[in-house]
Amino acid sequence: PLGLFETDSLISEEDRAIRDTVHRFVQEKIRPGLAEWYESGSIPARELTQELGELGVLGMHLDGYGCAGTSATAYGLACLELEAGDSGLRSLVSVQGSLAMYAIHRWGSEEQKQEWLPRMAAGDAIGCFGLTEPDFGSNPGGMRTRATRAGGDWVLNGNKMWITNGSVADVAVVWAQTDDKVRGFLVPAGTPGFSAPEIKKKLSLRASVTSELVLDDVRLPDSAMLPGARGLSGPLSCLNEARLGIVFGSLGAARDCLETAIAYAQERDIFDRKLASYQLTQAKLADMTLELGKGMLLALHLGRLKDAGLLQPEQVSLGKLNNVREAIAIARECRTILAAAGITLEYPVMRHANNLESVLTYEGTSEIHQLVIGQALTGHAAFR
Ligand code: TGC
Ligand code: FAD
Repeated sequence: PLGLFETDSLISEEDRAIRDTVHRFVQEKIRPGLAEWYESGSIPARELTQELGELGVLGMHLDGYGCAGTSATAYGLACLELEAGDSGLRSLVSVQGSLAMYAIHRWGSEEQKQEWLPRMAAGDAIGCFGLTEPDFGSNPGGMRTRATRAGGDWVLNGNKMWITNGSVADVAVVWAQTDDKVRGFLVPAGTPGFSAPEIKKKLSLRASVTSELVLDDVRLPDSAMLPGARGLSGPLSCLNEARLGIVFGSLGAARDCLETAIAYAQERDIFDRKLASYQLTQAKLADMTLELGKGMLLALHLGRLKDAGLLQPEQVSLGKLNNVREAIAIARECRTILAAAGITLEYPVMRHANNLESVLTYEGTSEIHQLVIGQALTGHAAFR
């Protein structure tokens, strides 16, 4: 459906080549296992991370330390292809590259970068990013997790919730309140007092590990703190990176649904002719294609602004709000075209629709992005 918009003509040859490589990887290596991972609610996270490291997508838009140093647009296009597979796969890559690795790359010491980034880029170490708490999701500034001084060390206490990759991570980037604002800490797995129980019974993002982080008198050396981040702008700067990936990624899920619905409508006989030949079906397909294409033009525009160093957080909010909202609407509309067949894992449509419920919520809910845009328009912060 994106062919109608000729959006490929807006993408450099190099970025297209990266996108096509990721597309092939998803088709050949990922798609065959997806329904099973989703149904069982488990993924081979470590093997998958290693394969993604070999593919070169982990921290791909970062420079040095074994990272590929691609454009932000290429990163977005990779996210689109990964999420055409499953939002859980894109989440794994977002959290590894844009949250955990970016936090270390942007705010870490040289020693921290040397220790973690090359292994994380190669997929030999997994990272997670602990910002959200049970009582503080949209308002991370209220966090209760606290890091206090004990001699030259730090002691961390608190709980993080809904943390992607938590139970499989080798290192957790944990944000905590200190006497000197919010600071970030690198907590290696196995540190006494630290555990990461997995959250089960999810009906969305089932092909992804989601965990609680428990910090019970976790003692860390001073060198575990990210020296560059002081205040909430530290973690929020990482969110800007990951949210851009979602601006693109959500369109991948929508595209996969739309392609599935078009193919299904061409095959399915209704009354005495093909479902695709009915005007009502065509109106749905045309409207969805329009939103997909508009979303793609927006994503490419934001990607280019990012590559030019001009992208503002409120512009990322425009993209995240629009593209996830439209992607979930497309997934649900496609499900109506497949009707009963659409409710099973035989087709990817309801899996994507269910995943997008999480995508609508994480990385800033739609309401939070409306308020960010509202603040940019009016100058009034209406969060509290
Ligand atoms: P506020 O007082 O406005 O700002 C505090 C400080 O932060 C700065 N700031 C930003 N810096 C960088 N990027 C941004 N987007 C920023 N937004 C604000 C601001 O300038 C200020 O700096 P300073 O130096 O003056 O201290 O903060 P607030 O408490 O009023 O909150 C603003 C709000 C609501 C927009 C923010 O808290 C927010 O974005 N909430 C949503 C939380 C969220 O998105 N959490 C996501 C957790 S990670 C996740 O979901 C991963 S999902 C898995 C996956 O990605 O696949
Ligand atoms: P709440 O903040 O309790 O919001 C409840 C409702 O209130 C929402 O509709 C919200 O939009 C609305 N609301 C909030 N504030 C306002 C306001 N000022 N005005 C009007 N309405 C408002 N977090 C991490 O730190 N790391 C991760 O890796 C991570 N992975 C995740 C993976 C999954 C699958 C999911 C579902 C979540 C993940 N999260 C992660 C957490 C995610 O970022 C939070 O769920 C999200 O920020 C929203 O927080 P909450 O769920 O506590 O909702």
